[in-house]
Amino acid sequence: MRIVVLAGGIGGARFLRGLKQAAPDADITVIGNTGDDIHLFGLKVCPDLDTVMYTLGGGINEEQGWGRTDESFQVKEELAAYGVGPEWFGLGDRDFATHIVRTQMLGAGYPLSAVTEALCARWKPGVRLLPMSDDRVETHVAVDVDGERRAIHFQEYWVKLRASVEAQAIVPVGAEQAEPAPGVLEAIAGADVILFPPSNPVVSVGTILAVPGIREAIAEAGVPVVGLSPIVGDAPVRGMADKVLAAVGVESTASAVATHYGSGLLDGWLVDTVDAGAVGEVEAAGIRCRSVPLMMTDVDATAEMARQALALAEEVR
Ligand code: GDP
Ligand code: FO1
Ligand code: CA
Repeated sequence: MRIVVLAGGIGGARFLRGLKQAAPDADITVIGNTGDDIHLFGLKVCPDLDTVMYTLGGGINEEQGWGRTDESFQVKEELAAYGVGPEWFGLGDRDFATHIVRTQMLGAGYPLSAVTEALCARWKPGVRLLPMSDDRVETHVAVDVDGERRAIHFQEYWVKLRASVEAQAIVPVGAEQAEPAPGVLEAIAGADVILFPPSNPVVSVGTILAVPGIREAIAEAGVPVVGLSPIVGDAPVRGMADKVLAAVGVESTASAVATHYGSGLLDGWLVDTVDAGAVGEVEAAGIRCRSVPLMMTDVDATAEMARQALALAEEVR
């Protein structure tokens, strides 16, 4: 079975670990969000691609959910001693090596998709990891500071400001001009099932869908498209999905996220058992819905979520 998954960072990566256990023989292609990417110290950092690669490759810091295990921060401290920042972004020594290799290869002319493949040759994530695009896309957040509207990088909004200022709008800068990376449209067209993991619907899955051609290809693939809610009990399990959903005028409920994607895109939707009351509302919107436990407490629980998603896909096929 060929499965395509549109993934952000932590939510996407942890779901993929469960999916690999649930469907060990499946051929899994991951289309990763690159809207979180940022250039720091002259290096290109791809947080969501790296989170997927490290999580599936066994290099992730499990507690944190991002960055390397067994990490140290001497390079960052030395940079700070020169007065070179930003200090608010925690790049570790081991992680730096990934960004150096990536930036070197990009500088030599390789596209991000080829660079990602090269990095994965080391980590062997057991999936085909494709960036959504080889073109530069950067999610910016419009905020009002002292009565003036400014756009700041998503990482500044989230990591530096911890989403403490109200997000007025979310702008995937460059997305309109971006093209899907090589292999993306082909993977979607050849998929037997397409899954939206419990990733952020605005700044992860939403950004991937903002690349012209990807949403259309999914709608035209003619195969089941099933998503899992990242909102449980009217709040994100972690992160700032509530804040960025508000910025796009969507309530933080499992049913509102489903209708935001819409029945034109989604065939099936899983909500957590605490949101069982939302099932009728989602089905009324033309999306088949089931309530099952959706907390990724360990890999076994996550594998069961993946099995439920694949079962729902068979039901709507
Ligand atoms: P990010 O790029 O690191 O923010 O990761 P993603 O976009 O892939 O996923 C973020 C989303 O994962 C957040 O909105 C969380 O609510 C959701 N999430 C994290 N852990 C869980 C979980 O155990 N269950 C569910 N249902 N959602 C989760
Ligand atoms: N998240 C943080 O909350 N603080 C950090 O200092 C931080 C550093 C960082 C470095 C590399 C990387 O791949 C990810 C990193 N993240 C950090 C996570 C990441 O930027 C965000 O959690 C996601 O992009 C949110 O979607
Ligand atoms: Ca992310």
